[in-house]
Amino acid sequence: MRQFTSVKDVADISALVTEALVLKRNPFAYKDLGRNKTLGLIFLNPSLRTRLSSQKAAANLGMEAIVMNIDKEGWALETQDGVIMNGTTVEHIREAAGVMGQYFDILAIRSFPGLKDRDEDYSEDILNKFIKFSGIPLISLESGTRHPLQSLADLITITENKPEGRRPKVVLTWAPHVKALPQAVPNSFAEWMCAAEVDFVITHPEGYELDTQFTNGATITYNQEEALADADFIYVKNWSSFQDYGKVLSTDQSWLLTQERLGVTNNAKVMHCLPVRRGMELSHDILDGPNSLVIQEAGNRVWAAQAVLKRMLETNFSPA
Ligand code: SN0
Repeated sequence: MRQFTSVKDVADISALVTEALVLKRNPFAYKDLGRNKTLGLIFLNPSLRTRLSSQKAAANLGMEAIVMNIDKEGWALETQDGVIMNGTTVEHIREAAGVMGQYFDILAIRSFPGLKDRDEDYSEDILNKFIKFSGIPLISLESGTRHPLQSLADLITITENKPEGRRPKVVLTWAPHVKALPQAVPNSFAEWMCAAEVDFVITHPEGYELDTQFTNGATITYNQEEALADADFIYVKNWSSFQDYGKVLSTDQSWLLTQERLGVTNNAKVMHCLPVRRGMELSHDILDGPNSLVIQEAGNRVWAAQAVLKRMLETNFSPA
């Protein structure tokens, strides 16, 4: 594995989930695999789980992690080619990424979409430039269109909690929010669920259709109650419009998932990638009740990151 930026980088997702669950039971079995190897964790946006779980995963593999919040601590980055840099940007991504390639063995990068120019965000220009100019293996920590480590942790969590002997029904539901948020988490969740052994339904208000490249194979409905019927897992997430790009078209609180609404489900487990706006995006009663998986799900971020780092160390570097 040279890159981990989407589900397409993984030949067998259930094998990767199995590997993560083996690591969860025995975190230090490969404690020498990453000896003398350095992971660069570069953030252009805030992070709690992604940063901490990646650092812990690297430590479990004996790897050193160096974190840089480049948006706050670095030089203002220029990403466009051919511009005369006589304005506010100080350093070009060509040099910044090239230098990181000298310091690190694996580069991991978070770069949220700007939510203004759809073509620019969906071209994954920044992620692709870090891949190209660093010249080293790269892991996405959430990019313009995807958050694959989150989706892997989500699939691990579903695997741990699924009913015996049948395919679980998994529902992705849109939820209201005060801000315009990326489509990266729902895009990524959808493409992983479409590739997994689950029955997958997406529900959202009109105008919130995701890019079909991520949702091919899913059942899509505007009727949340119909979607929730007999659900085993409900994945709650807000996103801004893809069609009317980056816009908040609705803050309709009737989409807020509450404990009462779980009545039509198969006592569904509720998931969210966090951070969550309590009372706005997901009810207090669900978050504080027995159906919530959000803390376990966040815990599984470690094993997702560790499984991916292990694969990358094994395939890109000969044993120390
Ligand atoms: C990000 C998102 O993509 O939705 C990161 C999720 C892992 N979430 C936010 O930016 C939340 C911001 C807010 O104000 O609630």
